[in-house]
Amino acid sequence: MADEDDIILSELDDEELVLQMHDDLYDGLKEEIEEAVHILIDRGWTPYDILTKALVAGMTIVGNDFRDGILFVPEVLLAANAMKGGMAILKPLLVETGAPRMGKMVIGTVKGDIHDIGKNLVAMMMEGAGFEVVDIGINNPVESYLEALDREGADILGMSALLTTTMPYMKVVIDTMKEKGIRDDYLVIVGGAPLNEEFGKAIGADAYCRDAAVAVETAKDMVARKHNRMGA
Ligand code: B12
Repeated sequence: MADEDDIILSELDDEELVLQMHDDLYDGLKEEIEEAVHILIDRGWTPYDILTKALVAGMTIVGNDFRDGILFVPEVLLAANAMKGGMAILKPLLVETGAPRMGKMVIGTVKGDIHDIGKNLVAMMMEGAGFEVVDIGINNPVESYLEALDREGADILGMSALLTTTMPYMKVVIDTMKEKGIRDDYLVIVGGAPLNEEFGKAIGADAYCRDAAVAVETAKDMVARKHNRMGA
């Protein structure tokens, strides 16, 4: 049997290569992921397809096995690191659309939560769609969000949470904005695997977005509606 070292990625056809990428992501092989991303770019794949079909699909498998206790934190960290290697290559390609500036978004993961892959993806896709994005990272208390919104003169606040224990913190941020009388100055969008539409409504967000593509569409839509309202 051929072992891993014998596989020459560039000799695989597209379908085999994508499956191999799922395996390599699972095994946390960053260099192999980076090489494969380059190969797919050279073969004319769009950055978005590489992101969704190879990287995000691979990470879903990792997620399922983490949930089922087959993989543990160290392995998942390696997979996340490999995923980030691939994303770093795609980022400039997703961003270089030259789209007109749509507005400015501050995005960050909430306090107590260090998951950042989904947030980073949303940030990249939003930049690609013409939004200016200020990423304030992970583990953000309410003060960091408010300070960044004010400092940056942002239009949109994006919050990410991947844990059922940290998602309620989004409400703390929105409630604080209400108390300070600034809630309606911003569009607030929220996301992360454990959230849903109902939760978004319940905490008073303007929208819950299932994934990065929906985030882009929703933000575009909301900004256009806001401009129309202001123009009327
Ligand atoms: C990778 C990962 C980790 C990595 C994180 C590395 C990193 N740099 O991000 C590490 C190993 C560090 C980790 C740690 C932990 N994790 Co974890 N982790 C995951 C895993 C496998 C994948 C998450 C991911 O990156 N997905 C890929 C991205 C692309 O998807 P996504 O994040 O959902 O983002 C998309 C959408 O949700 C949306 N979105 C996301 N954010 C935003 C924001 C906005 C504004 C919008 C509009 C949209 C949006 O768009 C994104 C792109 O399409 C998930 C499993 C899962 N199914 O989600 C568990 C998971 C989230 N983790 C879990 C747990 C329990 C933990 C730990 C507590 C484990 C432990 N015992 O220590 C710690 C917590 C650490 C902490 N305090 O945050 C649980 C949560 C369970 C729960 N119900 O709360 C999950 C669900 C696994 C499981 N089933 O048990 N984890």
